[in-house]
Amino acid sequence: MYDARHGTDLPGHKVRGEGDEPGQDATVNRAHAGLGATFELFLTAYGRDSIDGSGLPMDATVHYDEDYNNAFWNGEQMVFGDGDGEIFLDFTVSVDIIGHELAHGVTQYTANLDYFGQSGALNESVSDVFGALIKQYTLGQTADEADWLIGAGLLAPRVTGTALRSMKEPGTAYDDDVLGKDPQPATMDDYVRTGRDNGGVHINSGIPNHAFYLAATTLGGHAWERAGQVWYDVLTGGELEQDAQFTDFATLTLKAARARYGEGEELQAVTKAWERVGVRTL
Ligand code: ASN
Ligand code: ZN
Repeated sequence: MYDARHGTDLPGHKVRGEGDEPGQDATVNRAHAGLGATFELFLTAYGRDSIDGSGLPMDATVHYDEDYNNAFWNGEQMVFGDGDGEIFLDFTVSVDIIGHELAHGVTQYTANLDYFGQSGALNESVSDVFGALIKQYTLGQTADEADWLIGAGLLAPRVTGTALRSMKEPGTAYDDDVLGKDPQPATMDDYVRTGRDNGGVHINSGIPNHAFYLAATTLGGHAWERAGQVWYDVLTGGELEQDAQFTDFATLTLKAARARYGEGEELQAVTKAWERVGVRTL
C-alpha cells in the first residue's frame, strides 16, 4: 500500500507491506482489505492467482491528488482518490468499487476488451459483475440478499441517490441536481447511442449488468458460484474477441454454461436473462 499524500506521483510513499499489521489510516486499511478480498475470491472461486493469473503483486495508492473524484486501475496498480466530499466520498468505502477496478486488470490480462462502444460496455460490465461478486463474497450474501448496487456509500450526503449504478434496476441509482439522473438502460430498447463516455461504456453496461443480475437471481444461492463461473469462463476462455459485441458475449455465455453444467437450469437461466434484456444470441 502506498500513499500519494495528495500528489500525483505514483506509486508514492510505501505505507504498508503484505503481512504488516493494520496502521492508523482507515483508507489504507480499507484498500488493503478490499484488495485482499478480491484476491481471495478470484483464487478460491476460480483458481486464479492474482490479476494476471501468475501472482502479480497487488499494489495500490491511496490519497491520490486533491479532491480526486475517481478510482482507477492504471494498467499496473490501483489508484484511489479521496473524493471531494461534495459529490463523492473516499473511493475505498465501497468494496465493490475496489473489485471493479481490479477486475479491469483481470480483463486487461485476458479478453482485453476494447474500451469503446459495446465491447467497452462489456469491459465495464465485467468489472461491475466481479465488483458486485466481491462484495457479496465478503458479506457471505446470496443473490437474493445482495443489493446489486455499485458504489453504495460513495455518494456524499447532499447527493440524492444511493449508489453509482444498480444492476437490479439500472437507471435508478441517483437522480440529483448536480449529478443528473442515472443514465443506464436495463434493456436494448433503451440502448443509448452516444460519443461521450467512450461511446457510453458506463451507460450501456446497464444492459449486460442486468442480464447477469437476472441469471444470478434466477439461479439463486451464491452468485459467484454458477453465474459468476460462467461469466469468468467467457472472460478467460480465449474465445471472446477484443471487439466483442453484446451478442457475441451473450452467445459465449450460453456455450460456457453448456460446457460446464450441461443442458440444465444454468443454461436456461442464462438464455432467459439475455432474452429479457433484448440481446440476441446465436
Ligand atoms: N473508475 C472508472 C472506471 O473504472 C475510471 C474510468 O472511467 N475508466 O470505469
Ligand atoms: Zn470501470
